[in-house]
Amino acid sequence: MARRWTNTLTPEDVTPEAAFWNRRQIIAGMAGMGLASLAGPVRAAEGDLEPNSWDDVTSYCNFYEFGTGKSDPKTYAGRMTTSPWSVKIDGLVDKPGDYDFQQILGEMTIEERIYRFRCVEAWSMVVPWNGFELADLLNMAGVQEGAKYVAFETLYRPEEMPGTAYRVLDWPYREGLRLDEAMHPLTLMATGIFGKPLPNQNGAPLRLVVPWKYGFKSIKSIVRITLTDQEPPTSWNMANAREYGFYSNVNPNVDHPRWSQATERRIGSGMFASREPTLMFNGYEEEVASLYAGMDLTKQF
Ligand SMILES: Nc1nc2c(c(=O)[nH]1)N[C@H]1C(S)=C(S)[C@@H](COP(=O)(O)O)O[C@H]1N2
Ligand SMILES: [Mo]
Repeated sequence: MARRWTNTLTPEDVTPEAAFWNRRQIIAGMAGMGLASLAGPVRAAEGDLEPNSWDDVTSYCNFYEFGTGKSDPKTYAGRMTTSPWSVKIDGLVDKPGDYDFQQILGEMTIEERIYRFRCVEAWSMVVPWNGFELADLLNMAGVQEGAKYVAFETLYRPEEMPGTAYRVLDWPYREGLRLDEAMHPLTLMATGIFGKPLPNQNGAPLRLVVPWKYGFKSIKSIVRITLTDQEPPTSWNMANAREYGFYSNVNPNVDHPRWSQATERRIGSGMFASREPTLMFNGYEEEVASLYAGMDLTKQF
């Protein structure tokens, strides 16, 4: 049995929004009284994993199939039909086939995980995801010897996806992981946020979440998962290989050509919207650094 990563955070750790803002005001008040030094440690120790609000997470989205603006997904993704939904699992697996989403749900253990989410444009959020480990799904399908990578594809349905009329990306949206990354217990197939089913704009009914990689690796509304022995092509890499590599690990020391990756701006952090230092592997260094031992991450970015 592989070691299972256990999450020590529970739903009780999700700060209720009111209490969250209240505490921010208290901290702000202390700062105003010349007690700014007290605010520092609170922010460093706990501020990190305070979830963003439902509105932040569902209003500020990227889903180019519905347009390239941050609010387009919220405006247009309601057009996408998500039921029935099936996921084709094929390639190097023992049990290839079309799996009904409800059937998958019935066989998986849904849990909550609060992860930092870091986008390549240097903004970040903290999101309470609900979902199951991708490893459980892959084990259900039976990964065959020789499989080295996992390829993912998003639904491509032009009549429901106005953004696909523009060739900003080569549709369908495609992503990929190395098999060991895919099997890592931090890698989640999300089916919900804040204990509710995923809103369409966040990738209903099933999306990937890889917390140590930039947000664009988290492919939404997945309809196909293929086990392969070749590194799969990915949409952003095909669009601009100089800017987007296959690995796309969060790394403050490797800048994107157009954005420094040394710091990030927490979405919705209001008066605290100062930039914060970005952590190696988005703060999951202890869990995942060993996957990249011996690799030159400035070349394999
Ligand atoms: N199919 C698909 N998946 C996608 C995208 C997309 O345009 N299409 N955008 C990616 C990018 S760039 C980011 S930052 C995240 C955003 O996820 P969120 O909208 O849930 O915050 O989704 C990723 N997954
Ligand atoms: Mo992104």
